[in-house]
Amino acid sequence: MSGTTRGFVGRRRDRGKDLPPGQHLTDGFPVLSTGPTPRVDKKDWELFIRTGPDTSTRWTWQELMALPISAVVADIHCVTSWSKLETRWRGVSLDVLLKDVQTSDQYVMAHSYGGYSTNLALEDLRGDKAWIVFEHDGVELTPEHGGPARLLVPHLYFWKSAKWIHGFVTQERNMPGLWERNGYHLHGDPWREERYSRWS
Ligand SMILES: Nc1nc2c(c(=O)[nH]1)N[C@H]1C(S)=C(S)[C@@H](COP(=O)(O)O)O[C@H]1N2
Ligand SMILES: [Mo]
Repeated sequence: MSGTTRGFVGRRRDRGKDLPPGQHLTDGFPVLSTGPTPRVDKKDWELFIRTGPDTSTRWTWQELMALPISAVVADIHCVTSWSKLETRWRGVSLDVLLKDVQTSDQYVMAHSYGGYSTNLALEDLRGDKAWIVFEHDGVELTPEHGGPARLLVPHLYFWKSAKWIHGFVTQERNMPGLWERNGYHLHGDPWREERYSRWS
């Protein structure tokens, strides 16, 4: 350690870019799934945002495809410590999907086909920070990586980016999802190393 870069102690620079603390680069694209890969046919696929017992907005695959599509380039950070820089995606911004959604709730639970869930603040889904993506690196998203579509929230640890996304239920309190109930952090900011919760 040179002693002249004290501000960067604990950080690593790779390809001229800082990585969050405790992360290292991977060249591949690891698959991390807790269970079997669900196969969801696009003709049966739907996305919902539910704000109350009788209030849901839904999109079929065709309806999703008719929405404005964004190209996204983002660094991703898995809590198991691998990071991947400048991953390329195409999808629909959550800003588009949330545009007409009215709720006083500040949180959501994201639910996946297959049963996975993860909690997020609506604030972390708004502001061009989150997308429903269906393409990675120029090709259709494979089932292993969450196809037909997954949530992408790259500014949080990658466990928040629910694969095989089915929909969102808004919630008044920030109730934990699957990994959060098992000790992962409720928020999960990699730059603050929010890996695990203190209360768990
Ligand atoms: N539905 C679902 N989504 C998931 C997971 C999962 O097991 N099931 N794993 C999470 C974790 S821990 C990570 S690191 C990323 C991995 O995505 P990848 O397999 O495309 O690399 O997906 C996240 N989303
Ligand atoms: Mo992960």
